[in-house]
Amino acid sequence: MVLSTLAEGVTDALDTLRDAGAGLVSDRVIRLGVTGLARAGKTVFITSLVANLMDRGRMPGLVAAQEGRIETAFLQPQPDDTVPRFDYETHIDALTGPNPHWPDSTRAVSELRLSLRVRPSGLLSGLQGARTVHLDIVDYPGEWLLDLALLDKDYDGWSAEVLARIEKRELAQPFLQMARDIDGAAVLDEPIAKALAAKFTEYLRAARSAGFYDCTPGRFLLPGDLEGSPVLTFAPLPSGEAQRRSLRREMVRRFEAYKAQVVKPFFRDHFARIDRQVVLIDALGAIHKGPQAVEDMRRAMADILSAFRPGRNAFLSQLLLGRRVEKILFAATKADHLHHAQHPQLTAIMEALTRDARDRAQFAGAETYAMALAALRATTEDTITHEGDDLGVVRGRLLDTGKPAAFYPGALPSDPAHLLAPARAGADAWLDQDYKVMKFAPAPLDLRQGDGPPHLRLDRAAQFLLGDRL
Ligand SMILES: Nc1nc2c(ncn2[C@@H]2O[C@H](COP(=O)(O)OP(=O)(O)O)[C@@H](O)[C@H]2O)c(=O)[nH]1
Ligand SMILES: [Mg+2]
Repeated sequence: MVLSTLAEGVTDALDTLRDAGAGLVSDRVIRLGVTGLARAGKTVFITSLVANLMDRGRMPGLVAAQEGRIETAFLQPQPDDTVPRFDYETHIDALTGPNPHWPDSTRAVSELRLSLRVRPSGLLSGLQGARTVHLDIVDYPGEWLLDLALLDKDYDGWSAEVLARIEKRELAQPFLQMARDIDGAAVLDEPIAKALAAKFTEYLRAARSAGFYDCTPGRFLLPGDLEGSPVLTFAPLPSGEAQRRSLRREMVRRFEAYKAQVVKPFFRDHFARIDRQVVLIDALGAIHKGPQAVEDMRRAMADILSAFRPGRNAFLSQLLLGRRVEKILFAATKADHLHHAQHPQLTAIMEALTRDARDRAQFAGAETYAMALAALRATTEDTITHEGDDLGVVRGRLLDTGKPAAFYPGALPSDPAHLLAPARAGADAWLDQDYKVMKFAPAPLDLRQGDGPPHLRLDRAAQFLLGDRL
């Protein structure tokens, strides 16, 4: 009696010791960056990923979940006190509540910590107890990432490049007209600087809604609390003299201030600490908008990849000191707009774009992977007969009217080159096909105990991003 109590006491003490040891040695942190342009699907992705990591019934593709090694997953206070918390509770209520709707759009950095208790696999499984892995998810606008390229440029170089790139764009004409008419050598007149910056911002907004990605400086579109401040009150001008007190001289100064006070702090405080990255892309949306939007998406992917290339930029190399992002996932979102028969085509397009971006960015670094997914599946599949052919369609409730509808976006080519080649050649429209989009509302859910919200391949995305660390 006495002996067995003593033995129990010893075992308890050993357990406590082992737990403490595990806590010290193997508590691990994965910092997952989630980015993409506005409306790419970041908020929905993070919300559904977290929900599906807490209730893992729909995550068979995540090996640790499939093997039953994830004991629990729970939200914890995040480590960074000055970064807004990702508002998971509000977003999950929006998506899965009785009257489901898409979450409101967010416009800045936010962060969330999900902690997982995971039992080790293989040989170690019998020897070690469960350990804790902290997943710190950082949501940040892709627009800010593209700003990295500005660090390598001075005002004149940047101006020349932007003006040349947008010269032929219809949308840019009002701004270009103004930039040509303004005398940059004249003494700075703040209302003129403001009007010029406002026209440029107007152009950037229009360009972004037309599907262009090259909409930097990124903070012009998502200014947050910098709205109206001098760091956001500049624009590119044709080259010329920059005398003291001239408009152009002040533009040079503000461009440099933007780099030092807006771009660098973002890279230092957020970007430099990321281990794994997912880049979300509304590829179907770009295809619908046409060849120019697709071409632009291709370039943007290369620009994004080059931000992750070690040694690419002196400032970054110094920040990172040899640390680097280990894995980058390019994911086409909203794949639930497409019958699964067409998913291989969408995946092939993403793979071709990713391969191309790697070549363009001369990228040798992290492991990259491309896929198509839906973080929250809002449709079901059906087959209808159209002019004698079977057509794979998706069905859902329309966002604006709430009415049920069947949707077929158009046939994606099985060879991605059929889309990417005309895009690269500068075509204005697709030759023989129109691609449509439709917006669906999230479907009302009746979740079984243990199941997260329905998705497509979110489990595989999670396996690529985190699987090796669980
Ligand atoms: N059908 C469908 N629509 C989605 C999905 N993810 C995002 N969306 C749509 O895209 C919009 C923007 O998503 P959001 O996550 O707010 O984008 P963010 O601006 O990148 O955070 C949403 O309001 C939805 O209309 C998805 O998995 N399926
Ligand atoms: Mg968002």
